[in-house]
Amino acid sequence: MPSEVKEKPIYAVAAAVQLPTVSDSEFEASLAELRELAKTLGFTVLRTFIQKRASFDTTGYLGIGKRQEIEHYAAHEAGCEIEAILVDHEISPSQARNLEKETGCGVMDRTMVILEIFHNNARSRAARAQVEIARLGYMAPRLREAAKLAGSQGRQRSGVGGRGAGESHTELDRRKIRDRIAELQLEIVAMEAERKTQRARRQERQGLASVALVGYTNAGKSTLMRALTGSEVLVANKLFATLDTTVRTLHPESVPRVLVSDTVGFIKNLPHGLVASFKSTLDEALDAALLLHVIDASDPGFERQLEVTDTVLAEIAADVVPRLRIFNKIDHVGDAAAQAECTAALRAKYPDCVVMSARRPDEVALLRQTILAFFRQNLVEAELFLPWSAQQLRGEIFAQCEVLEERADAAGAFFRVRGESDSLSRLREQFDLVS
Ligand SMILES: Nc1nc2c(ncn2[C@@H]2O[C@H](COP(=O)(O)OP(=O)(O)OP(=O)(O)O)[C@@H](O)[C@H]2O)c(=O)[nH]1
Ligand SMILES: [Mg+2]
Repeated sequence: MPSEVKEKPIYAVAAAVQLPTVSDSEFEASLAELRELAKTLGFTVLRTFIQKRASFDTTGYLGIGKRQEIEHYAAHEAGCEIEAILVDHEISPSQARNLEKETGCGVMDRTMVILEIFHNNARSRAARAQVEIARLGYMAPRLREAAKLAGSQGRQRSGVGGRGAGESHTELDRRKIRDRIAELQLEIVAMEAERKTQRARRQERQGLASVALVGYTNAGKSTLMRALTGSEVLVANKLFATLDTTVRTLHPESVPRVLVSDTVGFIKNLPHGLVASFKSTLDEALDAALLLHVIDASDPGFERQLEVTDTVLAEIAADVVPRLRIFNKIDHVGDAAAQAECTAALRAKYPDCVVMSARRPDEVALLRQTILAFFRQNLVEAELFLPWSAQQLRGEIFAQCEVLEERADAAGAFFRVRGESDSLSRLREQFDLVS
């Protein structure tokens, strides 16, 4: 029997302040999500410390009593080393520093946790650059805080490497960060331009229609992508498994041919730096003619997740793109009766939505039909004439149109077809060139 190699657990505690404006269920859902995020990073969360307060404590986020409770727990009760306190909000650098000092544990706020996951999962050059920008943006003010600690020691650097005399470490580091961000931004602009031209060329050449899968992290976008396109994209029961946009064609091939893109998932309080960084990745979504908004119907907090996605889509100005809501994972909602009840309730509340499971091939096939029906609305019927001298283009007609009828005479072949008007004009131009 192969023995399983177990990684040594890394222990953490979670901590959160509940403000009066936040309902119990909202608060609980957010904490549950923080624990999921922690798990994705490899932490075992031993305990959760919560506190109701009118506002965050300016010194240490939690009140002094709660901070001491954590310190006591870590030092005397946990029985193991607590590597980190995971805080369910973005906190200021000084709050983090004080909390750290008083409890003797490292501190990671929600933003840092999400940034770490993005950092671990970024694969492509573009995603890595985007995450690095967001991380540097997060680090810059924290450097200042670290410098304050050392500040009284008056460390100064004298004109090294041509820099001005008397420039402090922090200023130097901050300048380095600024330069690095600028450099990365230039790289991204170049990569983006290249991708745009490639995409435009590809779409123009092939007359493709495109849809983009968008939605909350872990909703099942990549699973649907696989099911719809027969491709092997990464599916994982962890948050932010996908960071890069992948594009595949709908399978089996259809008329018009439809491109499907899988995109990065959203989350509540997505760090602002990341929203900005991932805008370019999400441009793919903006270019799509139809958005498939995937929602995990089996998650009790799905309505909140749905709102978050709607908000982010509005932020990136993608709210004008036609959208189909897909309530996924219906197989995961209790027994058959519960599933039927949930389906009826969803259909009543969200007319025109699709309720399905990405694990049921018949329902995936129905979704494919729905997608095709959307694109077929815009198809027109036309007659094309292809002279015998240009028969090499016959395949193009079949690739880009649905052929309703074909007949021939001495000069060539006539096709009665249904296709997108743009594709039809392009085909006619091609025929004119060769005939
Ligand atoms: N029961 C059930 N599980 C599903 C379904 N669709 C996806 N899953 C599971 O949900 C988890 C997340 O699926 P993914 O497809 O990776 O989710 P995603 O939306 O791409 O997530 P990110 O890339 O993190 O944004 C995986 O464990 C899937 O197997 C479904 O219809 N039913
Ligand atoms: Mg994914």
